Parts: sequence; C-alpha cells; structure tokens
Amino acid sequence: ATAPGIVKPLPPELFTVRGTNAETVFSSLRGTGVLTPADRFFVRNHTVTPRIDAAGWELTVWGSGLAGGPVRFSYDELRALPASTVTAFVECAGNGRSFYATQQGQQVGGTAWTLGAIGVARWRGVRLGEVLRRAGVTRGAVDVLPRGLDDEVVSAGVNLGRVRRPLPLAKALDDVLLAYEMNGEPLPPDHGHPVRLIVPGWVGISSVKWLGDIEVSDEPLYSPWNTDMYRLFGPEHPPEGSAPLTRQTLKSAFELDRDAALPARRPVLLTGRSWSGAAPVREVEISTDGGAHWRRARLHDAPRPGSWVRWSAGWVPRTPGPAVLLARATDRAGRTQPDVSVHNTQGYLFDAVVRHPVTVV
Ligand code: MTE
Ligand code: MO
Repeated sequence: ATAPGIVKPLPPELFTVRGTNAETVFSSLRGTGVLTPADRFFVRNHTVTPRIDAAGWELTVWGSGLAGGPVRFSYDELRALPASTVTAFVECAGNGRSFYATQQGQQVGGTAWTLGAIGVARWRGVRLGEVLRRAGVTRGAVDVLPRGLDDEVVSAGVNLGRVRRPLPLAKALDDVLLAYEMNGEPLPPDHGHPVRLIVPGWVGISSVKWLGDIEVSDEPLYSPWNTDMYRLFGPEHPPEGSAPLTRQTLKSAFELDRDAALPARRPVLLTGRSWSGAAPVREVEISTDGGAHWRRARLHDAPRPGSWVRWSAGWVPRTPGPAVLLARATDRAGRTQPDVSVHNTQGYLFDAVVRHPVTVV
C-alpha cells in the first residue's frame, strides 16, 4: 500500500491508506506497549512529507508579542536547552468520523477514519514556554501561531498558505513541547522532522509538524485552521460555528479486526484501548451482546492524562452467528461515551460507543 506524500512503508497489516493519509490498523497494536511504535503511527498530511535537513534548519520566533526583533534557534541550540519528555497522544480531530455515516446515517466531509487516527508516543524536546521566554515574550502577548515548512495548502482552488494554527499563550506556556525525539529516536520525516509541536490532549492539528516559525502576537490570530476548519458547524451548533476545537474527546477501540471470526465455545481475550483529552480514563465497560449487558474490563495502565489505557476482558462466545462488541469509557472528568455523537458537518470529535461486529463461527 502506498499513499502519495508519505515516506515510510505502509504494509497493509499495519496501515489502511485513506487518500493521502495512513490509518493505524488497531489490531496491529495488540501485544504492543503503551507507546505506538513509529512504524505503525498514523500519518495525516495536509500536503506531502518534506525532507528537511536538521543541520540547515532554524526556527524563527517573531511578532508584536516579543520585546525585540525576531530570534532564531538552530537545531543544536534547541537541543542544548533544558529537555523535557512527555507521553502524549496525537489524535486527529476527525478520528472516528466514518461512524457518523455508518452508525448514525449522517453526512460529513473529510477523511473517513475509523478509530486508528491516533498514536501515543514518548516525545522529548524543549518546552515551548522556555523558547518563548528566551525570545522575549511580553506580558501583552495573547496568541502564538506556529507554522509548518511543508507546501502551501490549496483547497478547492484557494491557496490557504502553510499549515498554521493559533494557540492561546496560556496553553503555549503550559505543557506544549517543541519535540525533536519520538520514542527515543530523532523524529521520523513523516512525523515532523526535525522539530514539531506536541500539544498534549488537544486535536492533532495543533501539533504542527516540520515547524519553521512561530509568530507571537499581542492581538488574537486567525488562520483557516481555526476559522473555517476545526470548529463545529451544523444545525446543532451556533451559526458562526463553535469555538475553535481544543481538547480531544473520549473514545475506545478494540484491538481486533472488524468482522473478525471468533470460534464458538473457545475463550478469547478481548483487548483494546480507551483515551480522553479531558482527563485520564478511569473505567471501561464491555458488552458482547450489542449493549444488553455490560461488565468492567480490567485496566492494564494507571490512568494518565493525555495518554490511553490498555484493557482486557475475557469472553467465551456461545452461539454461532453475528455478534456486536461494545466498549464504553468513563474519564475522571465524569464523562462517559454516549450512544450517539452530536453531528457536525465536518465530522469532528466523534465520541459515541462504536459497534464492533464479529462473527462467532
Ligand atoms: N503539521 C503540518 N505542518 N502539516 C500538516 O499537514 N497535519 C496535522 C498535524 N500537524 C499537519 C501538521 C494533523 S491534521 C494531524 S492529525 C497531525 O499533524 C498528525 O500527526 P502525525 O502525522 O504525526 O500522526
Ligand atoms: Mo488531523
């Protein structure tokens, strides 16, 4: 399988190619640790993966929110600053989008992801706050605008410019990382080499890859990625759309192929993962009969913010024929996955319990 503009191999047991993007096959995570290996981490590119040499690269920080003129950092200078690590997922805002159509019968636009547009990695880099302070950020600054070095995005004949998404200064100074390592290795080209942003818990678009410059502004900033895209539009939302999306929602997925064949009267260990951008997952319930009965799954990881928990539940399928598996998570913010996700035209933030069909044979 190949997707235009992605550098790494995309073997079909690890990835489903969706247009120019690659979705992780969830069953390929079974038996792996909390961290998604880079070879099976999903890829979402608005353009194509650029090849950037770290040696010639630099980051420019500039704008009305700085005390002075632009400040530049080379790759070696960034690596010499105090380092931080964070375990965090990157998840596309549209992850789960296909279920608006297949489960709720609703029209939505965008990449028809199932649940594999997410990966968790251990990111190492320097705090964005550290870099902003060194660049002379002032008290009057309100927004920062990180921008990628990949090509300009042309959508329906309109040039939107380079991928860039405003971030409120408060978040920028909180837990955001300029990451240069993923799972202990330099960032691979597809994931933002040499340096990307990691915005823990927030929609994937915030974690700008192939970072080139950051505008720091004393006025609110706008780009198509926080005005026309990555807001909720449609009859259930304000006419001007919701506020720009920030935190990810709650989801669960089985590490099992859809329509898998499971032998009757043979014990099977169902495994999967649940995650939330709002708070750590504290409970996962499983149903093997389409939602008539529920029981608790065993959690294998301590709940951690911005990451997922692995879980398992034993099952002995009795009756041959079709069955529907469900997994439903609750997080420490008190949210439980609903039966139906609130529709929006671009199909963001799907959070309903996903029906997972299998066949008992
Ligand atoms: N950054 C740049 N420069 N260009 C992009 O196309 N895609 C964004 C984000 N950062 C993108 C980007 C989106 S929509 C997502 S979901 C994540 O990167 C995907 O990160 P990954 O490809 O490392 O999984
Ligand atoms: Mo995304």
